[in-house]
Amino acid sequence: MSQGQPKPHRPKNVISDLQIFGGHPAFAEQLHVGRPNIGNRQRFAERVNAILDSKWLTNNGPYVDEFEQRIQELTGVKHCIAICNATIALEIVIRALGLEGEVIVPSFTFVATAHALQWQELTPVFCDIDPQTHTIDPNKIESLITPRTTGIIAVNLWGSSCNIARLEEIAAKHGLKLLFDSAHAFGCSYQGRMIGNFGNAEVFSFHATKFLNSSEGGAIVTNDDDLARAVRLMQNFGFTSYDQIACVGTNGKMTEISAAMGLTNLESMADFIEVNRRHRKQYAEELAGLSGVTLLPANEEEKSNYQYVVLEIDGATTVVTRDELMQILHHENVLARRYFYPGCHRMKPYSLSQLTLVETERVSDRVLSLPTGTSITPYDISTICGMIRLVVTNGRELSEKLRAERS
Ligand code: T4K
Repeated sequence: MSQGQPKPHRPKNVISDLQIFGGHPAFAEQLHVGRPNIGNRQRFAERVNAILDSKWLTNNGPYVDEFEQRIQELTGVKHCIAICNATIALEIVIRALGLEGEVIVPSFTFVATAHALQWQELTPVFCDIDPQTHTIDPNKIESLITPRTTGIIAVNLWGSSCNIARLEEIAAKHGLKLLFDSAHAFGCSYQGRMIGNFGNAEVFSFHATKFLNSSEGGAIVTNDDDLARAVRLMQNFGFTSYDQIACVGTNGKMTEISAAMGLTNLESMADFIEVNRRHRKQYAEELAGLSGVTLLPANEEEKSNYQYVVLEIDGATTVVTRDELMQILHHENVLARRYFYPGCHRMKPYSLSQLTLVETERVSDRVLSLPTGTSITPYDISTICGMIRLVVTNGRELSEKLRAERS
């Protein structure tokens, strides 16, 4: 059970036990998707003390250097440049790659992928997804290529990867740059090779909500020496020496405290992955056979961080909709999330074109992400799964009751 959490008052056997109909909430404290995993506090405190003693807080200090080395070793990528967060990392590498005009991206992603382009007045051209993997559908890319297209940003989602081989083929055939937003895919592999090694470059996120965090943080990884050099300049204002500026740049530097957090958490990374893997397995077992509820499969032949537990709720079968189930869980203090609803192309800054992306819209109306990570226990998962089972097996009655209350 989560720290300090009392047991539910009694198991919820009938729908009137649900908090939304007047019962007690299953959890006294909120369960989040994205509670930070935190490694050895003593080691972190020692590092923070060393930083304070050294009075070197940022600007490529020794902990940032060590963090970069560790990521290079772990992924086998030649260059890692630690950045203050993945959004700025995307912006920097987009610029360093010389992308301009139009860039093809999936709409089903965190809005930062699109913002990183639009912020620099490039046009994100939204592509539909493969409904099996939720990642960009390579078969739909070529029809979106115009004379203004300069690149593709594919997103390695949910601790899994895109069809990278097909994307590499398309990029090579059309002379496009290929960048991977691998914010979710640190520690994962594709065809036995670690994510980080593909395309022109890849970007990781180490935000607090990621399975491995540096509070805020990100990294650009690449095997291209020239690109690495350009990125390193740009993340530090373009400085080549004290008063020499080689190019336009920005401030993308990671702080020493962030790197200390990242390094400390790296030491527990295997434990975090094992906890996530066990949680995912338990969710799979406890939700098995529930009609209309599908747990997105993980490819057991590859390495995964199992960072997200993603359900698809087929409302035509469950009768109760994804949004109704989410609302019920929120009343029980289970803050399940409908990432990435409603899809970037339907978000205000991007919705002017009235574009329709059938699979993106279908998937974003069905996805529900559940709590996992080191703050969640097997007991919590059993309680959550028990409630989902109760809701779905009483879908029709429950949905009618909710709709009657709304009208
Ligand atoms: N590309 C992709 C595909 C991404 O998913 C992301 C980020 C990016 C790029 C950009 O990476 P960064 O620039 O962030 O490095 C969250 C995260 O803010 C975001 O990093 C993440 N993806 C996205 C999927 O999720 P929200 O709006 O859901 O965050 P928030 O604040 O609601 O946090 C989620 C839950 O975690 C909350 O219920 C509370 C809990 N939480 C959060 C924080 C920050 C904690 O318990 N402790 C904390 O310190 O976006």
